Amino acid sequence: MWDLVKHEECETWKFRTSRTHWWLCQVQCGPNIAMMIANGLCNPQCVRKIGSPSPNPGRHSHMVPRKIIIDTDPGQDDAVAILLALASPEEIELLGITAVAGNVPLSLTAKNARIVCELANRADVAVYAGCDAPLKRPLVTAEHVHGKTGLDGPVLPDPIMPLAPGHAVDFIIDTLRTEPIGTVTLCPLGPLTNIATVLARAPDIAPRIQEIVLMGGAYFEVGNITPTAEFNIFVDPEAAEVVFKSGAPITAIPLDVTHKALVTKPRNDAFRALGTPVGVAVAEMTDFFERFDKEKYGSVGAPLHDPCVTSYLIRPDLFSGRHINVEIETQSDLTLGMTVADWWGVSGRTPNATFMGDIDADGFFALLTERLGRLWARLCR
Ligand SMILES: [Ca+2]
Repeated sequence: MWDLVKHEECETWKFRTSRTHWWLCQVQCGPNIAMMIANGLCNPQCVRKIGSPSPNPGRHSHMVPRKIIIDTDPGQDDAVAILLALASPEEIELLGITAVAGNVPLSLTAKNARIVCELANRADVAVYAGCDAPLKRPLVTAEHVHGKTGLDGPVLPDPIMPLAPGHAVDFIIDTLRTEPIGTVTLCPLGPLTNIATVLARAPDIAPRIQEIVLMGGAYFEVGNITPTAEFNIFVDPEAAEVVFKSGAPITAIPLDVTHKALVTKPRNDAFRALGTPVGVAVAEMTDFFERFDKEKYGSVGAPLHDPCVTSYLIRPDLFSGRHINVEIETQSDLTLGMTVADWWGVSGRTPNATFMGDIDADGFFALLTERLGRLWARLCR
């Protein structure tokens, strides 16, 4: 039996099964979702689990690990996002990591991704180097936030594992053509150059993507690298435009969410108290990372942007948002890279992304700490 309820706040429909799992129906299915599912007519991509009163949340026996590719520009917060994925094999099957230029140049992001894999004792993960500059613009980097190496904070050894042969874009295309349609999720954590290049070079790819879950953009928080733009979108706005117009299912986790995921001192102490190489390294990364935001925003700690993406894959119930239209400003010098998010539904434009607006920050940090602690257990086996 389905129990259908309209959620007044966000104007979407929820229903729950006899197992008391709550689900969110995207607007295109409307109140007919129960009937559609009962008759096998509903596209599973239209249905998102947004909550579970399970006593053991996130560890459902029926869960099949979700195949993902992480596209990244590490970045301390990228590093934590990767570690969370590696610590969560029940929910996430990491097919590979693709590096892109962003926080620091490509040579460093490709190196940092491998440093992180080796920190987790996972030198077997395939790490590919991708695009070294945005589609149409010179690269803008963020050493002022992340330090000269991009991973400033802990002292970590240079990687021994080599880069995987071939270009990141070819790896993404080949993987999406090889795996069954709708079974691979892309997780961009940096500028969208690699993903846009994939979509432009291989038009058959967009319908094969299960979902693009990305960190980027802002609505209520407006911007961080400029008054009106978030860094990842600003660095390559033309690439972001390609992605948001691709037709692939998109979930965007903007600054509106990540600026609520602050690494306060107690939360950072919890990482350090794990007493493991991973826990201590993460604490030292966020120690370094947070000085910038503390000075800039006067906040109690750094926003942990990118782990929100991998956390969403594990516990979507920690997040809430709206399925809305999002367009990218590519023309104006004043507002370049702005995500024009129609949060209030005033434009009449067709929704193209689920734009998150809130996070259960305590739940997020509890998940993160518990999972990072597992990496030590894996090392010990
Ligand atoms: Ca990043």
